[in-house]
Amino acid sequence: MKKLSTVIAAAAFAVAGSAGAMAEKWDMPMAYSASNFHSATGAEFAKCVTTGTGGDIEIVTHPSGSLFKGGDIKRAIQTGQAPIGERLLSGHQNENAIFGYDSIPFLATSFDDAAKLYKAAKPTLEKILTEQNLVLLYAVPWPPQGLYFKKEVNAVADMKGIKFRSYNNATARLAELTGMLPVQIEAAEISQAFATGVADSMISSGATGYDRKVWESLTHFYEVDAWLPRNYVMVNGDVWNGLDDAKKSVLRGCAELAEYAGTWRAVEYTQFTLNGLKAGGMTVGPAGDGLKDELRAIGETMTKEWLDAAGAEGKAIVDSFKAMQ
Ligand code: PCA
Repeated sequence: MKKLSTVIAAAAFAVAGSAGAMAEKWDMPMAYSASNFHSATGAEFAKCVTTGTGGDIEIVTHPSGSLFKGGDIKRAIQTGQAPIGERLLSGHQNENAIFGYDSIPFLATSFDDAAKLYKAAKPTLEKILTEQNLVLLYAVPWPPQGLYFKKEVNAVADMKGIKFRSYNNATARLAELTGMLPVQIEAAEISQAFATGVADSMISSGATGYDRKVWESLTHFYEVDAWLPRNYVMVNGDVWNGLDDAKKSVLRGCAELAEYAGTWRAVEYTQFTLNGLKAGGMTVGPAGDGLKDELRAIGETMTKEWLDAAGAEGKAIVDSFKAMQ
């Protein structure tokens, strides 16, 4: 009896220990608003980890750039100011062209192709992130990118001089090549930017336009299916290395679930949000053939520029993607 009670007491101590002394709170900065499907996926991922580790790691999400602004999230995690966070991958294209692999115009224009392209790029992305003291946990695509305007646009000439909200290098370059004026603005701030005339157009998904109610300022959405960029969740490398195998397994398992669920949401959300833009009063439909041809030509220029910047590693990603077709 005595022996058994000692065992029980020891077990009780271990449980108390894991719920008390070892419990950690992980703040998770995210750039997009709480209503966005990426943020919803992140919130469920956080819950999954908290439950899966029995509360040893409690992840608390901070959407809308409330803890760190979008552009500061990666650095905050690299330097250990936050253990985990989410960011638009192509937002780092100015650091390394490889990060812009998902914003090459007309290379991968469907969810299936975007998944193949990600598969082709993932080992290289992981290598680069590891060198930067970061561990890639999961990545979820945005729906296909189309063009938003405040007027009817049938040709690139109609875009001349328009203020264009950009979110990465590729979008800024697209603005330059179409004669527009790029201004970099986080999605969390675009409603205000459009309302005050800081920008009058952008390229983005129906999801972002719907989430930010852009019909209050803009009138047209042209389906272009230019590319499907990704958000990714990263963990600080030192924090990761300090975890035991059981916790790493929970994080990996929850990440796999989040990637699947988030991608499913993105697919489901595509038509739903285009319908939402229409319901808001916008004209929604495919770009005309003439405009498409002009955009394709610009896309070829941008593809060439990306391949020049991304070198052999970039070419290997594109070749490996093409071999999957
Ligand atoms: N929404 C994000 C990136 C791509 C998208 O569809 C944004 O506009 O910032």
